[in-house]
Amino acid sequence: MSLPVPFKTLANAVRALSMDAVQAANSGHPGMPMGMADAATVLFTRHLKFDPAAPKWADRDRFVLSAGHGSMLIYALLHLTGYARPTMDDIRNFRQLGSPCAGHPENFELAGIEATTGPLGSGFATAVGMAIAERHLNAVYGDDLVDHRTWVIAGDGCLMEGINHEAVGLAGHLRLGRLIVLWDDNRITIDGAVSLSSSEDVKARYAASGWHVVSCDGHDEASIEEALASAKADPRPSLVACRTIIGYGAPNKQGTSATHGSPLGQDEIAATRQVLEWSHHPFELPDDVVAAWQAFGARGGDARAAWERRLAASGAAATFTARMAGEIDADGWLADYTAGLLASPAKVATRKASEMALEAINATIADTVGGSADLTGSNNTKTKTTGPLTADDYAGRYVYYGIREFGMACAMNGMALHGGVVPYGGTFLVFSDYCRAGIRLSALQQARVVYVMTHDSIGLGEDGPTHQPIEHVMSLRLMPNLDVFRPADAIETAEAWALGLADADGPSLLALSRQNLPQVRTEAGENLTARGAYRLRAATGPRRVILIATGSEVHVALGVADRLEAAGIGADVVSMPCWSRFDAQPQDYRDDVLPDAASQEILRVSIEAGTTIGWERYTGSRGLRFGIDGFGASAPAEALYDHFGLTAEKIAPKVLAALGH
Ligand SMILES: Cc1ncc(C[n+]2csc(CCOP(=O)(O)OP(=O)(O)O)c2C)c(N)n1
Ligand SMILES: [Mg+2]
Repeated sequence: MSLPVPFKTLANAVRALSMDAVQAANSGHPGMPMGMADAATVLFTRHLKFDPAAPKWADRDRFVLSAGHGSMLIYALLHLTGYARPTMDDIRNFRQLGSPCAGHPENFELAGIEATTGPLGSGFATAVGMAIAERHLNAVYGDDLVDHRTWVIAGDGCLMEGINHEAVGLAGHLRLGRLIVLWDDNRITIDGAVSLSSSEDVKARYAASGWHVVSCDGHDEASIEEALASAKADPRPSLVACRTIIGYGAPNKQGTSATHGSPLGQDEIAATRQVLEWSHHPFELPDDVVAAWQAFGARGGDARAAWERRLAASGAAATFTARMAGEIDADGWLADYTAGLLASPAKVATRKASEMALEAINATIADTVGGSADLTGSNNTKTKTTGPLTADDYAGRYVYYGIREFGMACAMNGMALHGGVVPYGGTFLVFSDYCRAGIRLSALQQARVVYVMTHDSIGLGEDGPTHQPIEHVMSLRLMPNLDVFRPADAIETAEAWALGLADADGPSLLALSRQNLPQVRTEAGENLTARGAYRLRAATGPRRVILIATGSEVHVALGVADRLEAAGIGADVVSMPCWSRFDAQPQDYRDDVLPDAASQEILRVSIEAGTTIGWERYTGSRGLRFGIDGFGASAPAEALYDHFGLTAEKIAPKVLAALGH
């Protein structure tokens, strides 16, 4: 395509908007967008398949700005190519309250932003998940409906983070040839030269991981074009090393970390305008530049229309559209499944109960793609209907993530954000720490991901304190928009699964036991886990105590209640599988389950094999809290429960003593 305005002028529009917006906000990162403006211009004008008039078109290419600090790059590109937002006013208000041009790109703010980025390395790893979802759906629906690429712009920081090793290893192994990463190889980070902290041969590392590696002069249009063309042609995932100058165009500051994260300043901006021959006022674009960029933005309209015709002609149109919209029958399987458990109760570990539920789920919901970080047999995440998803068979529905917890979490985010896939993945709960930043991004990005976290307490036994989560359940409860479930038995586990699948706007985490647990639910009825907490057994004598327990301690609470009742003390047992759901119940429901918050008539007692910090929320400061406030120990599970005093025999006397008995 011949350019109506010079290539450099198109790129300079990106540079000018970036430096002016950062200056106006007096905050932000001009260096990266100015350095990558040329490469991004080649990508957006010639390669990226997108249509600003239909930004959610299912077969669009996905673009992830992994170097999220350079957010002005994507805001400028979306504006220039003709997306409805951001408007120029939005850009003027970069980083101000109410502007969708937030400090870092946020997927829920603007169409065209596919992932929330900023924590370095995570965007790249998320893109790996998008590329997996693309290949999977391609295998299911064919080239006519699914045939797109995933593009990433990543910086030195994204490549230096440990998560990059996981993401690169996984992408190389799965031969995700439609994943192309443009590396902003500017040899600068915040502290100065990359050489201050790194001597790594990045390209050799990628090559060794099964990637295609190509280099270009990131300021030379033809060189960039040649590199991108070779990346597209290669069947392996590609790293395009774009040698660039950070802050390109700023005569006194370019090439230095001074341009990384501070406004250039009025004098340097004026000098940059001279160098770039950009005489326009801040936030003003000449008509020919606007027209040229918009013409490039309109370039994808024909491809989108052709795709829509193919979709309409396809027999799969209805299912594909519903699938991409995330419509699933989250609990169609539940009633029959729980009826079976009520007819013949199961004493199983909740990890096993999760597998049993998953057998029913995966047989009826085609959208799920499971996996585990090398703990398949322990997490019980693989089912009969889900064969491996491999480089030779992307139609499989089970990913062997390897020992890559953070990579798994980010990949699952990418699958969920891509759409058409509902991912779940397992590891030990204690290693939620290894992927915590990924879980946080699931929550922030409103991604439907189900975390299957087994071996959820000292109940895992002999592996000892390194493997025994103590603070994890409680700390995960702190995370906004994450439902943490700790189910007590097979029925609560199934109910939690149904809820996690139904929550299209956020992640869920199931904390599951290694050890067998008796089935405490014996009556049919509503999904009680949906309430977050409910009265499992009511006091028979005059109620003096409410025992509140979760997961593997619910049956312990029932044993405590037996002893209290035998002593003439009425005790309710409340099962509380999910705090956040309980807190969202109407006041009258909460008052019914946990009455008289301030009353000293009723003693409230929490029992959970984890930190007691936080349980004051429901016990009040005068209540009793049974848990573990140090690390665990290495021994068989039963010995540990006794050692830490979490048995009915040990708890009941303490409750009686507190009541003056
Ligand atoms: C996980 C994480 N750690 C630290 C930061 C803070 N941070 C933002 S940008 C940056 C330096 C990144 O260097 P590079 O990717 O080379 O970006 P450039 O300076 O070239 O724009 C750092 C440390 C972050 N955003 N995320
Ligand atoms: Mg850099």
